[in-house]
Amino acid sequence: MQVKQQLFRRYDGNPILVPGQWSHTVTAAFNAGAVNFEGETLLLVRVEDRSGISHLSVARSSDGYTNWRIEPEPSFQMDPGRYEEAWGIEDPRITQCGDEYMVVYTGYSRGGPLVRLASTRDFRTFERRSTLMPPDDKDAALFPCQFDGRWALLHRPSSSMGVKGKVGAHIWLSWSPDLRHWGDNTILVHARQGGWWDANKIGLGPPPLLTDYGWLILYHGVRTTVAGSIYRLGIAMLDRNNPGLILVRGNEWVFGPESEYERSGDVPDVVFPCGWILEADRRTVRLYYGAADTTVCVATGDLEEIIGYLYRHCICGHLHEPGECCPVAAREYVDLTGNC
Ligand code: BMA
Repeated sequence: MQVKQQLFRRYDGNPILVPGQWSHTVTAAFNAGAVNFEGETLLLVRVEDRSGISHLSVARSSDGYTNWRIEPEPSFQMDPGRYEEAWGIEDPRITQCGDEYMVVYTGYSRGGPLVRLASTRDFRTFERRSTLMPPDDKDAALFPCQFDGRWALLHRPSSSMGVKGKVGAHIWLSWSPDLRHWGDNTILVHARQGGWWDANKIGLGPPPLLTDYGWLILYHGVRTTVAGSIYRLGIAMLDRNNPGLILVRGNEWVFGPESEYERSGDVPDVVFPCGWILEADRRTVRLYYGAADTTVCVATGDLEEIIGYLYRHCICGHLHEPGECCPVAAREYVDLTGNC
């Protein structure tokens, strides 16, 4: 399928990182966190080898597209002695806080996926901080600043009742004074129901991006079909001072599996971004995403265009001007009982 309107345009040289570029045997390199570091683009790539277990590996490039230099050794490995990481570490989202980089990642624990935090200043040594959310929880990222002295985390809890039980898997917002104690948990972005592209199960992509209009978030929606799941991406804007308020939410997905490298691989029909970088022009966004759970790809978008599109395609069906707050977007109805 050829999509007519492309807010995110694929780089012609995709995929930019493939398993064969690693010096040891790697079966998949995907779902990378991204950050500007020491004047270069640094990706923290989820790497899977023949054990089936993932670790994280640093790759650097001066232009963010080509000539990637991959660290010969894994940069951040699971701690096999820890219940929380017994089966690997996955899907890092990096948030810069001063000269520290907060890496929120999925720990594949014996009890299911959970949310872990590590910090680093150099991407060579990583300090494990704590488990932020118990199982089942993933797709989490920190905001880069505090709000009235509290840290904020977006994350996606789910339960075994999950999709089949019609409870749905939604994006939640939680707060902490110290990055250790978390509370004030509120559901923020609801998965819709029925036939929508983002029905039943959604999850945050990269960390929230601060724009002139608020925090832009990109999230995936999982469409379940008889042939498997399709992971596509949509956008929403959160209030700058109160990220618990959705200002607008896009009605349709804006990026989905289309290219051959997204449609076939270990898990077909998946685009899964964990990082994006706003260039110095403050307009160009480079979106780094895992393609089909196999390779790392990049697409670029224009921030003004993305925001303009979002305000014209809100979930409420009405046109908004950038800066407006939609009274409907935050209240998309979720029926927790499954009764309509
Ligand atoms: C999600 C995560 C991702 C993965 C995606 C598609 O649940 O586990 O790591 O890319 O599924 O398989």
